[in-house]
Amino acid sequence: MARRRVYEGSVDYLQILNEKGVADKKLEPKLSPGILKTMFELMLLTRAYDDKSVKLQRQGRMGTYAPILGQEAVGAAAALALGKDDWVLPTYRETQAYIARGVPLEKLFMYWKGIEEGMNFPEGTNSFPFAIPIGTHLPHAVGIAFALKRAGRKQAMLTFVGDGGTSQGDFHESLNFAGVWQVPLVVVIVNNHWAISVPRSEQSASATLAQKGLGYGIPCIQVDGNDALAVYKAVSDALINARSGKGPTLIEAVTYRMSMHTTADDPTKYRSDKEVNEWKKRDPIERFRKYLQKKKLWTKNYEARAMERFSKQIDEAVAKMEAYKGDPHDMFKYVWSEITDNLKEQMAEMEKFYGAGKP
Ligand SMILES: Cc1ncc(C[n+]2csc(CCOP(=O)(O)OP(=O)(O)O)c2C)c(N)n1
Ligand SMILES: [Mg+2]
Repeated sequence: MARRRVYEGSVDYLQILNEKGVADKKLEPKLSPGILKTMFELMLLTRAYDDKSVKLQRQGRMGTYAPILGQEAVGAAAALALGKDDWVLPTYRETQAYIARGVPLEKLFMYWKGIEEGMNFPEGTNSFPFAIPIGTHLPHAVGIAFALKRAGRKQAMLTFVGDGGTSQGDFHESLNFAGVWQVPLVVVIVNNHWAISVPRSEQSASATLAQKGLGYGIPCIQVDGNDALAVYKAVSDALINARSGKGPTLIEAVTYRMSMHTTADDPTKYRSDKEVNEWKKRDPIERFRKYLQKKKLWTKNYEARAMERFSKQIDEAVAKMEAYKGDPHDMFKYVWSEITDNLKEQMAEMEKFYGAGKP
């Protein structure tokens, strides 16, 4: 008989670009100027789309919206690491991943306006609609990854979950199966420090959220989520492993929700300006801009022209969203493959107010 250590684990932290936009030469991935500019432009477009969305909600032209501000790098860099045939299932706060996959902006505006059609994506974008219930999409993501593996395809599945979402049973059940079945899945925990008004410190007693992978036999890493290069590198490596049969990876991206939880929330009630101001210094876009400038890939004129393009693209998408005549029947039709009796009753009740035809 003896007492011996049967397991020892550790978690690495990866940062490639520091807050001044200086890259660690040993860690810097060899990316083409094209992909670096695409990454920057996607983050810029995300910020502009995000800003427009909050304004539209405030003007009563769109429904409740969950701002991305400050978290642009995570969803953008992770989605750009995907191959054409891979799949993605984001949360409500990584909708920039859809933009990366080629989902038209008007679809996203439509969704946030409450039009079901907004999550009906074009063929080939390989994107699943997100779920509002926290964590319920994770068993789906494992199932999809399992199906890809069973079909013998060399494709991977990428999904995201918030720091709050890691407390849901679905998260643990999903990681458990992902590990046992060795599915081609990459799970990115977007640790933005808050789950509405609940801070990260009250979410879990573990030192990192990444280390939760250790319990399920899944390789894990923590990355600076405001460093697009670190996110891109960690997700790319994990996707390569997933596609080549080496199983799942858990990545914790440490970032910060600079804005409110949703347009229905007031964060000044539960967090300090000091904390928010500290994170302002770590802005993912500013950091990347400095990096590109050092590489002679950025000029004021280049960014101004890109912003002009995005502003036009956004205006056109908003016009399309506003011209779309939604059908309130859709909210009943798309819940199940066949409408259930109770939904039929609710639909009939709705028709009493709006009539049976399209409004
Ligand atoms: C199952 C479930 N419980 C509660 C809610 C209400 N709710 C919406 S968002 C949220 C916080 C989620 O926080 P986190 O996972 O950290 O994601 P974040 O909003 O910070 O991106 C909660 C509790 C919900 N949508 N689903
Ligand atoms: Mg959170």
